[in-house]
Amino acid sequence: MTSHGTKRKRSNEASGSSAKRPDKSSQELTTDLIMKQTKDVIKKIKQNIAVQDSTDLKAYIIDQISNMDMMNKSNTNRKKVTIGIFGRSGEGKSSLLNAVLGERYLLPSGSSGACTAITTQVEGNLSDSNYTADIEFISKEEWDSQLKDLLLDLSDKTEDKNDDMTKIAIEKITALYGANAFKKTLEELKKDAKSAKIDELLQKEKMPISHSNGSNFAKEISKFIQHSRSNPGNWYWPIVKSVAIKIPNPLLEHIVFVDIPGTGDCNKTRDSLWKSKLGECSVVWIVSAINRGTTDEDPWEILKHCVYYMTQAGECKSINFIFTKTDDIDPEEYIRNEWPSEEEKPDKDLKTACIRKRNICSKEAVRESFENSKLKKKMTLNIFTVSTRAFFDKTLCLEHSDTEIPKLQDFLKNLNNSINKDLARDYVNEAKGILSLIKSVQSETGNVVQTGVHNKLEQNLCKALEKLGWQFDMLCCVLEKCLSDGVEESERLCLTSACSIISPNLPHGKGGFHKILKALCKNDGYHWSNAWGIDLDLNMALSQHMHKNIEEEFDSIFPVHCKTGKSVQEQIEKFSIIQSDTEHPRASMFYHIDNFIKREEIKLKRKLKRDVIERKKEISLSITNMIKDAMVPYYAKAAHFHGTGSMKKMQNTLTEAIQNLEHDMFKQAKAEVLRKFRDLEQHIKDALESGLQRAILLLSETDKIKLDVLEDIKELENILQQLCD
Ligand SMILES: Nc1nc2c(ncn2[C@@H]2O[C@H](COP(=O)(O)OP(=O)(O)OP(=O)(O)O)[C@@H](O)[C@H]2O)c(=O)[nH]1
Ligand SMILES: [Mg+2]
Repeated sequence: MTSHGTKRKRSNEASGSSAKRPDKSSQELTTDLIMKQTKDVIKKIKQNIAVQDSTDLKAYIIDQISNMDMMNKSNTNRKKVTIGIFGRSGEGKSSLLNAVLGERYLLPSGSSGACTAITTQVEGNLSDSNYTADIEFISKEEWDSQLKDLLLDLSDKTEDKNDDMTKIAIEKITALYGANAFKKTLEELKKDAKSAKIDELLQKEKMPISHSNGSNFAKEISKFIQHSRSNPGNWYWPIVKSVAIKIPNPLLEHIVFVDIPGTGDCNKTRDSLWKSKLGECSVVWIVSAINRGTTDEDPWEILKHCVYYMTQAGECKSINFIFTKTDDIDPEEYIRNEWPSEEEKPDKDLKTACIRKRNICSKEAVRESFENSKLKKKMTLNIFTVSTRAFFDKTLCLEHSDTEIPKLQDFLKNLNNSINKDLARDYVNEAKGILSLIKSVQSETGNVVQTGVHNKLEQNLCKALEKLGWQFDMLCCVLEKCLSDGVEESERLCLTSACSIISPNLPHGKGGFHKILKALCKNDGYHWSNAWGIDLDLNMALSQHMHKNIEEEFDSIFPVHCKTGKSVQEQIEKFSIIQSDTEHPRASMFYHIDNFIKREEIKLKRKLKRDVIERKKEISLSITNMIKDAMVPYYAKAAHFHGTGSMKKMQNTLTEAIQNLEHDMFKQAKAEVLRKFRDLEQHIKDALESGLQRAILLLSETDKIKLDVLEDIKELENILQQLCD
């Protein structure tokens, strides 16, 4: 108990202080030591090379060593792991992030209508102990035109008036100008005392904020992130485009969090932002308050809504399903409703027992739903039951570990550790490659043998590229086949699918669909209706048969978290111009040549695998984008109808558009996917060919470096062995 108390105290004190680096684990110490040993080897080599004659090879090696120094210092060429936090408004996303980071008041959270209004990115400040933020504003022109539109929405008294739009207009204007400001005219708002400050911020475009104290920082940024219904005025989120925060916290060494405001916001910019952010996430935290009940479909709805953007158009490998507010329980009520009569009731610590029991049941329920869902094939799942309130407030009835915040912190620590291990491995391999190059060109066997080896490598490169081409041909055939099936099904069913959006069976008691359809047309085919709680995406509805038909093959060609035997990533992994690892005896010239080539291959492959992920997102998105591009002129035309009969006219315009386009647009989408796939093939081949040709050329250098590096190579091999253990 004492140690729990001490730990919690440390977390509570963390806000505003920089002295909170946790003790390093033994694994971190090993990684640190390995890096140090390798750096010492490299430093020695650098010093010894400096006194040698100037040659092209010497210049190349010095250049490579300074690249390694850069790689070590800035870590810039490595993409951080992005974790997206999703969930409905008020479920406790911001509170959760604050707790995990040990910064109680970093992000605004609150009841009574106070909530996050802007997608906020939080990453680590690894260079000093300051809290910084970059606030980016929309342009003055953009705001002026938006404000006019907002006032137009408010003054719209016709039947075309859209309730969602009106609500947003009121929220934005009152947030900036205060209560009742939405009743003012444009001229009155311009004369309002608050306009000067708004204009000043808009002129700035970007505003950096920096504080050494966390609490002062939190106070200042809340003006740009928070929405407060109960205290309107002087909240600037309506003119903010993006917020990127950096805080001094070792948990954020390789991790970026994205706190996404209550999913399902109909604001167009915010909507497109969260979808694009979702595509960057390799981990997603789905947050749901435990007292909603485990039968609550909401979190699964959110997932269903997002799964395409997370997988085919994204790179998500795992989900953390997080139940929040576990402290919020009425034990009497819980026992009455949920505790089986035959099970013995605890006579003390009743509340804690109920909380623990509910946590276990909730986890089981989610696990079961997941096991039965399609998601199981696509990603891994972890489940947590957390209480941020009990984490910060030790008078509540939960043990520190019961709050499960420490478990989430461990999740982050493990992620950082495994990335550090990868980085250390890359660094040692890099060093070993440089030494292998020095050793390779020291061969005393003469130019004839050397030339023979290089010719052989050239031949291997040709053969390997040819083989890669065949693999791509095969994958292209597979893709072509399922795309064709998709085209056939789309042509047959697109109109029926579109009807579910254009002329849906309205939920009971819901009217005014014409307003929603108009909003959809104005927004190029997409509309999220807050009032109805539904997501309407006509472009997605039209492309669904293409996506459905290619899903299985696409996932196996571009899997995110597993091997499938025929993925592009595996083809890249298999690619090598080295014939066999064991063919040559250790310490011969060939051994060092192979090591050098291997290092070049590893570097090229690492970069290419990253490129593959980015390009596969583009390939997948191109289907819906092609369809949207074809539909856009018709959306514009339909959006113009108003007055009596406008709904019918909009529906007819969209239906006719689909009938006109159905014989071309799906075929064009298919052609675009195949074109982009072939582009990817060419990109991979070009990168491997030019990178490895350069490596072979380096091996042909006649310059020599007089340095005995054999012992150093052995030392690096031992270090690598330690990393594998
Ligand atoms: N009892 C209890 N309340 C919590 C807990 N976590 C958060 N809350 C409360 O839930 C409310 C909403 O929390 P937020 O963190 O603002 O929720 P959010 O998901 O970020 O909401 P949006 O920003 O609107 O998307 C606040 O009043 C919090 O104090 C918890 O563990 N226990
Ligand atoms: Mg929030």
